[in-house]
Amino acid sequence: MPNILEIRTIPVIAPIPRPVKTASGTIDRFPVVLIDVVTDAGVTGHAYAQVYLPDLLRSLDETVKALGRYITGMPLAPRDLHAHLRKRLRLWGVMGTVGTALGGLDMALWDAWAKVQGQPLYAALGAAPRALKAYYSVGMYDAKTVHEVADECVERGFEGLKIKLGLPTLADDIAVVRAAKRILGDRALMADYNQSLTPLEAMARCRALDGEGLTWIEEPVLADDFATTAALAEAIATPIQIGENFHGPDDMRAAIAARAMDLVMPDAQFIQGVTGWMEAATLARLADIGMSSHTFVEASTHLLCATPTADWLEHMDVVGSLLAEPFPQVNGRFTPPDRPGCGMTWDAAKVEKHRVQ
Ligand code: SMN
Ligand code: MG
Repeated sequence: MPNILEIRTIPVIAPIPRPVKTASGTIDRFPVVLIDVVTDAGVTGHAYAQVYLPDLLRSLDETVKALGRYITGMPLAPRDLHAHLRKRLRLWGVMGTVGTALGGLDMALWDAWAKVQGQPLYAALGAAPRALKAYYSVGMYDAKTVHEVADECVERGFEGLKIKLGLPTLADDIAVVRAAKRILGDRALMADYNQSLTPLEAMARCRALDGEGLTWIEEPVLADDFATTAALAEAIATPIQIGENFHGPDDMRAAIAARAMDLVMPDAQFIQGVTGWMEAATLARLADIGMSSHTFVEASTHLLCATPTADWLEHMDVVGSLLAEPFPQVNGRFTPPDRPGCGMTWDAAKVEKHRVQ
């Protein structure tokens, strides 16, 4: 079995096609740490960890490096390394920056592992490639401006659009949903509140939006307020979606026990990488809950192929500006590339241009 020689990182601020305005802050570029797992088998695993706040990029970079030192020299066995790191971190915990670093590092380890087998990640996980239905995920718009993104969604062949809600009034939220629906026709429309409502407001807005044909309503209240999302799921017919803020599969297990949602969408990084995702996929299968992805489109196209209850791929472009080969979309759908690992290679010149010194 190959050994890990070194973990290298590059902090980068990646430009994105459109700013993502949410009810809880706007993201106009993505701070990411590019992670390389260098092995003695001549292959290098690639992945990235992301943080929404540029000021936290340096601490994320340092944390990835620190976790990397815990596994340098060890055999490249991603599951064993994941268990080793979790044990090493037990006293401190795996929330926040540490969990983010763990998730990114785990993805890079699996990328290296699949490359050593000479297989795409989906195949290394025992799955066949699939053309995944994908939705175009954008920020907050109002009834007057939503045509900009709804038209683009249709032109690019996506089967759905997700917009952010939490406009000043309920009437504004309803108006933008109706305006988007008029353009999208039969395509799916999802709505994301990014945890911005109080429980009382959430009950009023979700009840009023029930019947508007939304595919789901996402994170109406604080992500860990399972009691309120469970009450909302009970009260309305539109599915309640949560999961991007599950920090590891244990959070998802607790959410399922609390009947906190109808659908789940873990984030490949926060759920603790490929290892955590596969545990979450098993939990979703056992509870028979549809599982979608959250950002991390490159790794998620592979992971959803290996997810028994796979639902939607979220398409939000985070590192497209740094890739040597794009992830191709065919007739609106995404199929994982038939390249070893996740199939992500960095364009050195583009990385250099956006690197943080
Ligand atoms: C989200 C993702 C990335 C940045 C901001 C918000 C999000 C989503 O909540 O679901 O896409
Ligand atoms: Mg969301």
